[in-house]
Amino acid sequence: MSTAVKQISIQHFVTQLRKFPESAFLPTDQLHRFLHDAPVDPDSLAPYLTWDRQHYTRNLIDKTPLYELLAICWEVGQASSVHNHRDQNCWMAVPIGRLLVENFHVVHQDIAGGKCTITSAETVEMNASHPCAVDPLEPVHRVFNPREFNQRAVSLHVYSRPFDTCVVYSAEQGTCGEIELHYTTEYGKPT
Ligand code: CSS
Ligand code: FE2
Repeated sequence: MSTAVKQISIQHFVTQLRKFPESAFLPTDQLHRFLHDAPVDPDSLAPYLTWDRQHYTRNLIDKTPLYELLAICWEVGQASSVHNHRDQNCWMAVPIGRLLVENFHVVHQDIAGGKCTITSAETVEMNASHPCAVDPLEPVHRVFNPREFNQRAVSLHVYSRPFDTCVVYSAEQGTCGEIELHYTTEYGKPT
């Protein structure tokens, strides 16, 4: 069963997103509702979809001082590292396929020293009718497309504000460290 929510093109989604004032990007509820109420038509995403068997791809769609909007393409079995978002808010919608988000609780972290203790918390599914907002109080997570889902997935990420580094964590080794983030394509063109 599905509720009759009308799909909009990614162009229309961007037009709407650009209308939100700065205040809408601080708490997470307003943007979360927007992502729920404005599912994006997968066909309109074609210019932003690129695939790489080695790593998920990061495709920039729109960027302002307030936010960046990416389409991330996940082959079957691909996963992100466990990471944070540099204290920036994040909302994710999944117009194609399904993905899991596994959240982690940070017991202790010493980023400068490269040491951490993190424990796995809840795992939730995201799909076309279930977007999600990263909890600013528990912002460490990973996203993955499990083999058993057996299909490619595409997620839309709104980050506010834009960030180009993040901290990655290893629960097993108790280590953490900063990495740089790069776009695979920008505005539909290879970087
Ligand atoms: N934050 C990761 C994707 S998983 S939420 C990234 O931007 O590459
Ligand atoms: Fe992330």
